Amino acid sequence: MNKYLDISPEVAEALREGRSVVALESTIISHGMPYPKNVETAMLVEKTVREHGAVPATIAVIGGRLKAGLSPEEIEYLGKSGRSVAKASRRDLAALVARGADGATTVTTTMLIAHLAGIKVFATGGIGGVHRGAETTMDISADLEELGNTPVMVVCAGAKSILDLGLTLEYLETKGVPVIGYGTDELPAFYTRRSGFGVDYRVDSPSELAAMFAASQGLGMKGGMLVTNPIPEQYAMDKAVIDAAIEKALAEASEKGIKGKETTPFLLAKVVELTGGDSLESNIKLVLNNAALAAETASELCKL
Ligand code: PSU
Ligand code: MN
Repeated sequence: MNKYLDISPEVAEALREGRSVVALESTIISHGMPYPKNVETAMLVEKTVREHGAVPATIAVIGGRLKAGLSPEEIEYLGKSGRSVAKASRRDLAALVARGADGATTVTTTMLIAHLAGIKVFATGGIGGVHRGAETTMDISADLEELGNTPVMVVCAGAKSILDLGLTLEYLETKGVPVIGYGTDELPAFYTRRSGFGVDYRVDSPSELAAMFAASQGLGMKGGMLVTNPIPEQYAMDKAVIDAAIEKALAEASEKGIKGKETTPFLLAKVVELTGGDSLESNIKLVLNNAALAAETASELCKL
């Protein structure tokens, strides 16, 4: 095992016994949602994973240690710290470890640590991608590189249209990442079920998802797989409402000169503010929906 990694006793036991485990990220807690809803959600996501037959492993960096499996106190700490805790991407890990510092893991670092721990399935809300205007800013999330390099299945609700969804799909194709629609032929756009962009494959059951991932592993593919699971119909937002909020958030980010790692957290917080919390409720529901699918898929994967 990697000398910087701590796997919680419960997660370690499940992995040893070949039982299903689902990785969960922590930037969604610290930077993705406001306190205390973020902590409530993180606990509810863990509960949902358990109810669907798997063991949750929320991932973070605490005191310079890579953690797979957090205590409720550690989750509370990250949630309360919010945006003051470091948002840990791949380039930050060595510095955080060397300095004994804390970091909330993004999709990138959660995949990386999950893989070090031997966890194959990871549930989150939305992934990072190619930002609008990336032709000039070159702002492309490290999440896409990680999907190309690390063999973990990421279950999400698509990506928010704060991103350029078409360019994000192009980038994933270049990196060899299959984009799977769960019960849909269309890429979901996080708050809404449709984006107008097609996915590579439609899959309708957790067992078929598991079979695809097993084939990828059997082929020795080095990259991951992206499962996009549409938000349940009853929690989806009105497209016009969310589009208007996103446009406004993007305009404000550009006015304020927001750049680099601040961009995504700024836009996420602005959208919640502009929609008066409605988007936060949708966000919570879609994460729970993804946690359930990831748990069922991880369980199918254990049978293969
Ligand atoms: N998109 C969301 N919610 C999130 C994130 C993105 O809808 O919480 C977080 C995830 O942790 C993701 C990260 O990995 O932001 C991407 O940040 P960046 O765009 O700076 O790569
Ligand atoms: Mn970026």
